[in-house]
Amino acid sequence: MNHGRLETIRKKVEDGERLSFDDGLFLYQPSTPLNEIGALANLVRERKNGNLAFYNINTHLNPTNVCVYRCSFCAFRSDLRDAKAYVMSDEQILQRGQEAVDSGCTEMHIVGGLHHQKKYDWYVHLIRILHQAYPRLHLKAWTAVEINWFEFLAQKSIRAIIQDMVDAGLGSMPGGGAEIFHPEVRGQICEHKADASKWVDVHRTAHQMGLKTNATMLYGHIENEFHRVDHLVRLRELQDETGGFQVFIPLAFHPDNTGLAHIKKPSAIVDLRTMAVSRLMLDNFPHIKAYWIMLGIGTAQAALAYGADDLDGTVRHELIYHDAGATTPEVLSVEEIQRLIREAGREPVERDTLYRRVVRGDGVPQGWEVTEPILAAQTGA
Ligand code: V47
Repeated sequence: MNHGRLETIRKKVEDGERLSFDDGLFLYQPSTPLNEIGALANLVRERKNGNLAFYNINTHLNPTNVCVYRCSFCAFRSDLRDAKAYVMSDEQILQRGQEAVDSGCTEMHIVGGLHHQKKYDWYVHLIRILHQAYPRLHLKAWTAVEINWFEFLAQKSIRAIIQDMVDAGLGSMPGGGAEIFHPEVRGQICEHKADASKWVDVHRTAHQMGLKTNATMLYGHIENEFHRVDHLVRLRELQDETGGFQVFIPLAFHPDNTGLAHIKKPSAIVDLRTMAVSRLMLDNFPHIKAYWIMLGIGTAQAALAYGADDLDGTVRHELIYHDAGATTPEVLSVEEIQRLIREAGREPVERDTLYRRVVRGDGVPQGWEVTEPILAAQTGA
């Protein structure tokens, strides 16, 4: 281990100076002590978000699993004629909306397969019916890969598609589909879908239109440290330009039932290092999320001391990771999520999708209001 190098990095972090690509590679080396970089990431985490740890009450909706793409890491997708193929009806979709509202959800996270027999209008329609029936439920929907598919279906521009979706009730966009941007990896795990520049274009356009979006990175498969740092630096550059990202979510690969089933899932050490490096490299992202579904509850809890300030939510009806072998529960109760956060020495704060504090009245699940933006979270850089 090069102590001088670590000291230089420590000084940069303490002075709020940006880390370089090579710093990122150095932090990723197993010989760079995890506890040291964890402490540095924690410094940044507390500078930006104090002692707060965020969660929300949310649910997932995957309207279909039929997908034209065959990404090798995905266990969720299905061919049209597979026994597990499904497409949800309007009634089923609306029933999910009702269930979400009845259980106090503030957000529905909607992503799915790209069904070759479904027209563009179907995707707009399901946003519209949900929004009309449940106007207070924030619809965080469609990854950049889906928007790119809609471009093909509708023969419209990214901007026109996002505008159609916003008019129908879209509130923000999730960070999926980013995987690993570098073409050396992307060409092997998802060669036909939107490439890095398309993903970035969709998010840039959304930000220019005033929408907030999230960003992810799928790690722990065939990529190496160079590809991960490259991914983080590309996201940091777009954030410098637009400021539209709210949160970065490192997604730990789950191999079961995928085309990469021979690969072992990343260890807790790799998970925590990735969390810390992400916090340190993404100096312009307000939040880093430890998605408990993927990490497991114990690692997600530990991640709150390694740069993460958000656990995602209570999460109902998650399919993508559970199909890929995630053994985490289907849903966490609010009491449980708050207990996990308190046990980690942090103060739990319920947020909405846009990181505003949610205040709940007594008793009724629908009795919630949002207050002003959470100041600590809005400091950005
Ligand atoms: O893009 C698919 C990943 C992503 C596997 O924005 C897998 O708040 C691990 O992006 N093992 C979709 N990962 C999910 C996603 C997400 C999740 C939570 C919160 C937010 C947010 C976004 O899931 C895909 C892909 O990278 N994925 N299969 C797998 N076997």
